[in-house]
Amino acid sequence: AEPAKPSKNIYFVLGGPGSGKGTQCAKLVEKLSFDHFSAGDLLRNEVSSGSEQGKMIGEMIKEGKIVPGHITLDLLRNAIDGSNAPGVLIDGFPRQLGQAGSFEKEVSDFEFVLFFDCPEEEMERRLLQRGKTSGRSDDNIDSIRKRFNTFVNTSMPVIEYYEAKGKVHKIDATMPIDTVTEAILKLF
Ligand code: UP5
Ligand code: MG
Repeated sequence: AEPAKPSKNIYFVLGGPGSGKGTQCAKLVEKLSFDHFSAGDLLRNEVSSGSEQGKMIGEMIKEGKIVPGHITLDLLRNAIDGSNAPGVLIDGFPRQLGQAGSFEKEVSDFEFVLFFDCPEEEMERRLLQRGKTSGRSDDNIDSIRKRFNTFVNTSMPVIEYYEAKGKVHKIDATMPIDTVTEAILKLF
């Protein structure tokens, strides 16, 4: 018999700021009864707690910097441990190569990466629009530019690393929301 699978059918959902990760994960939760854990949302919860660590995280988010991986990894591990869903979507993590290695070593194997491919002009347009009402401290043009830089320099290498291992499904994230969802559902 096959040994028990260590993975809980974990999927990484990656892509630039504003590429639609959160939007599509919400759709997949509806259609597939998966759990969705957004690393950014978990970190923003920490900021809301008002702790010293929360303050530090808040400053890093505004600067588009990547929070030390052990913090995010602990938050995600707790969330995943509490999940009984048939699949788990990890949105916006890992954001740098070291985090990818730590997750695979310390938390779990994963099935594949969904990569939302979207040009910066479109992502910028979406984020500036959302910034009118989101209340997010990083939805302003200064923070958005910093987030783009971090994505290109530090997070894209994670996607390239998994691409080279044949573990990435690239999605055209410029299409209308429901078209993107349909394209993703074909993969499950
Ligand atoms: N929209 C979505 N899809 C659309 C479509 N197909 N057509 C037209 N419009 C579409 O979407 C963004 C906006 O676009 C929305 O208004 C939506 O309606 C519209 P959303 O689904 O929110 O996109 P998403 O990719 O989730 O964008 P988000 O801003 O959340 O991405 P980020 O990766 O920037 O944010 P995240 O929350 O993951 O991280 C924030 C910060 O936290 C990071 O910059 C970093 O400082 C920190 N962080 C870490 O340090 N470590 C981590 O592991 C994670 C985060
Ligand atoms: Mg998001």
